[in-house]
Amino acid sequence: MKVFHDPRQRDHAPVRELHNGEWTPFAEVPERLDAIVAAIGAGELPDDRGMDPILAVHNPGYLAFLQTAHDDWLAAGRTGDAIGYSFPVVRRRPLALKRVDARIGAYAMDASSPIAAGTWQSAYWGAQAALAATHAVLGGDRSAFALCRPPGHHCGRDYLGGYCFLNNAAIAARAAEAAGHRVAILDVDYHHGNGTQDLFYEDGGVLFASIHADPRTDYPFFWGHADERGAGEGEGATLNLPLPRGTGWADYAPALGTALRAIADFGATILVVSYGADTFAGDPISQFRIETADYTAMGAAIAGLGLLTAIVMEGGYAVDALGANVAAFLEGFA
Ligand code: OKP
Ligand code: ZN
Repeated sequence: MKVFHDPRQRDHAPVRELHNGEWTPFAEVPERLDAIVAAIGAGELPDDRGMDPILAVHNPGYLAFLQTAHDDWLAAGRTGDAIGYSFPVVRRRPLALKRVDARIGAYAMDASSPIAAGTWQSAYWGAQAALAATHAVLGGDRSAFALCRPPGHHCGRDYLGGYCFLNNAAIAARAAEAAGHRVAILDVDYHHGNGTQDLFYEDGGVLFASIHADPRTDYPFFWGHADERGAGEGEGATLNLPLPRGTGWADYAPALGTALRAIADFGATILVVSYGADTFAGDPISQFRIETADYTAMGAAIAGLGLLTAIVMEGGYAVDALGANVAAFLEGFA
């Protein structure tokens, strides 16, 4: 299977994050990328397909903000990583926001995604990797893997959050759709992919199916509940399968079966997988009990759909086990 990543995806390296009320070392480290490369190889560099496929998902004001946010932070006399502290929960008015803190607040869903000097470069090349994997599949490969980092599934049209800045899965999905495909997105990261869900919530043309930790106990809390099924034209094209903390493969596999049946029933011709290895038993910030060998069964079950498949990397924070967990998953497609 072809693998795509760009070394510039290492540049995003925030120092710390606000975790349960304390500053802790940032969990989504560049070493995650190194661990995966050590296990499966560096693969190929993605072509640069420019901003158009990114603009198919994100709004121009948000993208402009992202590109200068860290410079604006420094210009305001700050040091270190840019992070917001005031968020317009009630709903923002179209104000011309000047202060960097206000602009971050307007474009962030939470305080868990510090912006560092290299953030834009890393997110941009991660999105290009997702596009490269998609185009490999459109060009005749059965499946391809985009080693995206930072991840993407928590960010939406005009907001960042949950370590995510550009929604790689959504960018891949829109590119596949533009090539004439009927697209399903399967999100198997531990956390609900709220950004991806938001982007397709009223869109009946793309199915979003997600298996994740119950948002009553886990981040992102406000999305991913079983009764969220899409709206308007998109009603029925969102499927949420929340599972309790402690879930292992025996209870995960039936939920995966449900999601795969929904994807087949939808009549998808291409699949985008948001693959997070943070369902792993040893993950430091998550609470499922999937073991390394289970990922091969997971990959094989998904491959059993027989669909063209672009896989994009999401989370997975047990860095020592990450390479093996990614390799095991991809082995299921072999
Ligand atoms: C990204 B992905 C909790 C702080 C917020 C954010 C988790 C983002 C996970 N104390 N944590 O879905 O793996
Ligand atoms: Zn996650």
